[in-house]
Amino acid sequence: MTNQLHDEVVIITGGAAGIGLATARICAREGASVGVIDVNPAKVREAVQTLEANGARAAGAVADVTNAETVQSAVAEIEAALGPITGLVNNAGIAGFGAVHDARPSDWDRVMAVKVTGTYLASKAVLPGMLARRRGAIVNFGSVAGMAGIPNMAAYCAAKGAVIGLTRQMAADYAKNGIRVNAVCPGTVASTEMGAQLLGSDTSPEVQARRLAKYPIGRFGEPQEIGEVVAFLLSPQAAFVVGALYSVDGGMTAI
Ligand code: NAI
Ligand code: 1HS
Repeated sequence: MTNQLHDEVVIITGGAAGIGLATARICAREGASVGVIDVNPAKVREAVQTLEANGARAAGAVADVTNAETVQSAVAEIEAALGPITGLVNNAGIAGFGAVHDARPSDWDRVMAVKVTGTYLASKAVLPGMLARRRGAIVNFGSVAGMAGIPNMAAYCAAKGAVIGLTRQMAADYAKNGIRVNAVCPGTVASTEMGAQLLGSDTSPEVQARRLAKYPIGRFGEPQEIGEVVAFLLSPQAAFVVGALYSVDGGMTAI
């Protein structure tokens, strides 16, 4: 792709690190103005500096996506700096480990809140503007964990399944208003904080080998390999892509 996002102002939640930051850099490379919303203030500052140092138009706002008021004001802050929002990437998420019988209720609630309620609240904050302009693209973050049962990740799998359901629901509501909603479903990306938590959650050689063996490509993914697909889904090249779940998983869910 070249300059496919030159008319876009894209907000990325959880955009200060990991896959979100890689996605922010790719969107900027494609000409988008990029707004980073993240709960970590130091990382937000650093991300915006890095994006600007590479020539991007960028702005940051600190918010926890589970808090309706702070999400609303973060979106307003970014809109004031960069202009009307045309794209939203609901990337923010946290890992959670445990099976149903031993997962702590507080962990369950937090995983669901960040991923499911966060996707709802950030979308709710940008949608009135998108509806008024009849223009927008939203990319939600599912996972292979929304498609297959991953041992010891009850809340995480449930949250990703909910995001997939919400993606299709939103696509049905908003396509007629010029707003496309899609999801990416990445396989394991080991190099991020969450990837490290996942691989660190069970370091026994058998489990590690079994995890990798699920990937026909023979390796885990890289953050930018997810970001490239997100940028495509945000772009006019994806004009007829609505309510789709894009597996970006090295074949994990194909077998
Ligand atoms: P990460 O942990 O490296 O980065 C997540 C970012 O989200 C951090 O900057 C963090 O501060 C931010 N964040 C967390 N909670 C937040 C909140 N309440 N409000 C605002 N920001 C918040 O994670 P990673 O690996 O980059 O994952 C990004 C997305 O990709 C997540 O939705 C994750 O579930 C999904 N994913 C990750 C995979 C992996 O193997 N790393 C595989 C499949 C999906
Ligand atoms: C954390 C991320 O969404 C991936 S869950 C997939 C775990 S596995 O395929 O590596 O066992």
